Amino acid sequence: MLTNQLTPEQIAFYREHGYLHLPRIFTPAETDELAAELDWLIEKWALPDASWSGPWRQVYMNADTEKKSKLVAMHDLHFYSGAWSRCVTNRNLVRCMVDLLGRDVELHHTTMHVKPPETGHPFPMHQDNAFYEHTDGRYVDVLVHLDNTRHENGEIRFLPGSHKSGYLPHITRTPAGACTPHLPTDKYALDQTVPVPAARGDVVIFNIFTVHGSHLNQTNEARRLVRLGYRHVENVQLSGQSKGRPGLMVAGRRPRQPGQELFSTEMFVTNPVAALKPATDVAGAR
Ligand SMILES: O=C(O)CCC(=O)C(=O)O
Repeated sequence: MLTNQLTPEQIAFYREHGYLHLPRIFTPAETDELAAELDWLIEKWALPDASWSGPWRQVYMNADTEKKSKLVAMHDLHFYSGAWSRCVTNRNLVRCMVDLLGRDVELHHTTMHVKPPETGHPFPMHQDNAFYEHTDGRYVDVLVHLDNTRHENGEIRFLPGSHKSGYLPHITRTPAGACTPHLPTDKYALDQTVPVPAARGDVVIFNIFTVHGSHLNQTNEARRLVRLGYRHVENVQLSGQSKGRPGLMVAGRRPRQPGQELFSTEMFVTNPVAALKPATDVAGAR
C-alpha cells in the first residue's frame, strides 16, 4: 500500500489544525513543466474573469480596485493537459493522501486559481464544503504552488482548528440575488487567520471544513495556484461542483456495493459551454 509519506507529527498537525504545508512535493523540473502548461491553459481555455460575487467585495476592496479585480479560473485541467494528469497521480502526493484518507482515494476535481497582477481577486473566508458538499470530512484539498506566495500576492490563510466545527452556514443570497457562498465578514475576518506562505513546487493541504481565504494580489506578477480535491472513495457527495461524476482512482480500489451498476459510458456533460460558466451563473459551482 502507498503510505508513510507523512510523519506522525505531520499527520497530528493536520488533524489538529486542519491544514499542513508540504515543501518540495514537486521537483523544480516538474514545477517548470506544470507552470508552462498552466500558462498555455490560461491562454487557450481559462475564463478570464470568474470573480466571486457578494457584499464581501466592498469589505476587502475599495471601489476602484473592486471594479478592476479579476480571477482567472477553470476546472479540470487534467482533461486538457497530460502534465496535469501526471500531477494528480504524483506518487509522493498520493502517498500523503493515503496517509490522511486511507487506502482507497479518488480524485474529485482540479481547479485553477490565478490572481492577475495588481488587482488579483481576494477570497473571503469560506469552507470548500459550500461548493462541493460531502457527507463527512474525509476530503483533502491540495494547493499546488506555481509561484512563491507571501502577503503581497495573497498567500493562503487559515483559521486553525476550524474544521472541527463541521459545516457552517454560508451566505448564498443577498437582497440583490444569489451570490458566491462565503462566511459573514464581521464574524470571520481575514485578519484573524494564519498565513501560510509557500514556495514554487510546495503544496499546502487542508480539510474540506477548514475555514480559509486570501488577500488581494498587489504585486506586478500573477499568483498561480491549482487546487486538487481528493476524497475517500466512500465519502458521498451531496451537492455542488462535479456531483455524480466518477473520478480517477489514484490509490486502492472502488468497492462495489450490492447491486451497484457499472458507470455509464455516456458523456456526463451534455452542454460543455454551460458547464464552464462562472460561479455567478451556475449556483453552487465556481
Ligand atoms: O487561491 C486562493 O487564494 C484561495 C483558494 C481557495 O480559497 C480555495 O481553493 O478554496
